[in-house]
Amino acid sequence: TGPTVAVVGATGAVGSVMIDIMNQRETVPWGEIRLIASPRSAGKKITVRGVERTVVELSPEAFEGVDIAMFDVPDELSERWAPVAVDCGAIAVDNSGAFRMNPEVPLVVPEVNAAKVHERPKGIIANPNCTTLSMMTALGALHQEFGLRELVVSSYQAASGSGQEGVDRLRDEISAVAGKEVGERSGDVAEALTAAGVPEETPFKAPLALNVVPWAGSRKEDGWTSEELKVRNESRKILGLSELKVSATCVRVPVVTTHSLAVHATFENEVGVERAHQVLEAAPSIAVHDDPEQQVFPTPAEVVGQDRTYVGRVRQALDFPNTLEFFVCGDNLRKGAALNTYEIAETLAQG
Ligand code: 2RA
Repeated sequence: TGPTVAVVGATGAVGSVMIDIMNQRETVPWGEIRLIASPRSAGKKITVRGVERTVVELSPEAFEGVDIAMFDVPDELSERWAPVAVDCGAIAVDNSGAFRMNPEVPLVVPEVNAAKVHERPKGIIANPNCTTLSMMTALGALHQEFGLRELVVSSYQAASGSGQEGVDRLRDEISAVAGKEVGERSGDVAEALTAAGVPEETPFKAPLALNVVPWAGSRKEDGWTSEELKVRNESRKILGLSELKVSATCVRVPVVTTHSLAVHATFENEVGVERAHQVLEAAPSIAVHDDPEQQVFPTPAEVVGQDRTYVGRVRQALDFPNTLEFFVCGDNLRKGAALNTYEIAETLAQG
């Protein structure tokens, strides 16, 4: 029989998508599938591939006999438990931010750098942040063809990037303003939220309903946010371009799930829209939705729930040589998180 795989954080937002993905796969390479979660969720029954399984409590014993442990838990838990899984003989595939920039931990997007799964001195492989991941398959394919030199991106990030708390908050805010004549000013929206009993504390720093918020992640030096630095550092690491020039502005938008990015990418070589389309179309995990004549382009609402990354609005920049502009949408819970982690595990199972 095949290797034993564990989902750590099986009952969380990303863990649940992971289980959906396993249920939707035509075949899986696993002998046993083990579900691991916090003591609060232990004992819960979840059916995976037709078999009802009991969630076991996160503990060293839970990793006994596990070959590949996929972690979908917060940074602190990964930091503590991924090494425990490795000590028990497993390879840990971690979706948190705990190890991504560790030089001894590969940061993998299988379409771009699958071979890196074999260079893992710590026994840990990291999955990129969902914002980086949402554009990475497209960027990787274009880099291979044209040679990436500079990258300027603006993100349009969905509320579910902030977990279930973010989703609940956006839904509460939307119901608080729906059908009401709320003024356009942020203070008016805040007043409507208070009147509807929505708590003042929010993961988004400002009202997200009827608004966009140019802040995602935590505060870093010189005005940058953690999210913006992740886009820069992770893109460099995945593409193997340690000096790549990157500048990102990350913005939260009132979308439940699926991150979008407007990308301005400058390459070594001459670019063309037609060739870019061919390159992107040749990649199985990318869908090109791009027809300016028919006004065909991707939107997050169309892409949510899909495995593929959607690319559209591909244009040759008018004033910047060798530069493409494009808009990309990727489901931040699927390719942005659970799916990529799962694909790394599948790559490992293939040997
Ligand atoms: C966000 N990328 O969208 C983050 C989640 N990891 O908030």
